[in-house]
Amino acid sequence: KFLKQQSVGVIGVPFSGGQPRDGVDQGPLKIIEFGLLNQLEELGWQVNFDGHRDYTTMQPAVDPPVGKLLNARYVSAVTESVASSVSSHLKQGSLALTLGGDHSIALGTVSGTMAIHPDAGLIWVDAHADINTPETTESGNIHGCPVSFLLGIAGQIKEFNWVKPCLSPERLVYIGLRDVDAGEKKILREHGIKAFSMHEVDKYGIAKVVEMAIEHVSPNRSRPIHLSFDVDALDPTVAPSTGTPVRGGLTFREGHYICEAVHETGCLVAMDLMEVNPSLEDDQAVFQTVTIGCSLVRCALGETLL
Ligand code: 6HN
Ligand code: MN
Ligand code: MN
Ligand code: MN
Repeated sequence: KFLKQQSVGVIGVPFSGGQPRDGVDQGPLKIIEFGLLNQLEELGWQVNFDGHRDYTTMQPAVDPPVGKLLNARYVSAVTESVASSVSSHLKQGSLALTLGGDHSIALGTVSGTMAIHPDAGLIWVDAHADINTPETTESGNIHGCPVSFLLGIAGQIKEFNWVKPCLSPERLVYIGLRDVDAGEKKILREHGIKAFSMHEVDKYGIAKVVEMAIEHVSPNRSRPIHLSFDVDALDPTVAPSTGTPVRGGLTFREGHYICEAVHETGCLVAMDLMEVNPSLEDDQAVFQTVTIGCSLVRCALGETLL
């Protein structure tokens, strides 16, 4: 509906500066080594891979904290570049698939989507709300903050002056939340942001939750959809190799169901797969996490069970 052809631009972002744990920058490499690009070709997609870019050259020699924010200049430079990569794929009428890397990258991906599809809705699948402001963040890790920047509630931070408020609160919906900071809960309430926590997943079942979420951001499937999927939304028994695991998450099938249902809308224009960290846990856990990451993407891009 919103794509010109069945082609997908793949952007690997080996970046970990939005949080303190090494290894998440190896996520894109592992996912692609696992064969994701061929798998997408087999589904009938024309795949344009940007190549593994080296963002380390963007790291400033000194990057002292900006208030509480850590690595602000580095995160800003990388995400600005990611935004333009996403935009250029979308401009050509392709879907933009971004592989992370930590979730601060979504500051770039969503900005890139909104530049081309300003009416797009954002479905954020995560254990966390990632909506801390520079004021409310306790950790200073920017992967806990991208949504506040996108909404324009982060205040003026000159290091991020390229970021335009591009997302309105009613075009955002969460699925999978279960570790939301007190300051974030306040923001969600004050802005009336729709959120389906694990409580609602238990209560209504995943099918109903996904239906309501899609209807919220793309009524009658009228708007393009950006799906930002943090693998820590899944239960740690299902996707163990991630930096901030939280018990009580989505099952294997619930995660896939979300992707299948989003595919069925025909509205998907951009997807992020974030926070796969191949240096955490043992080889079996890494294999399991990378495997599920690939299958989530395949489902969102049209793989069906039958
Ligand atoms: N993620 N709310 C915590 C923080 O540091 O602000 C955790 C954020 C996790 C971010 O998983 O993308
Ligand atoms: Mn996240
Ligand atoms: Mn998370
Ligand atoms: Mn917490």
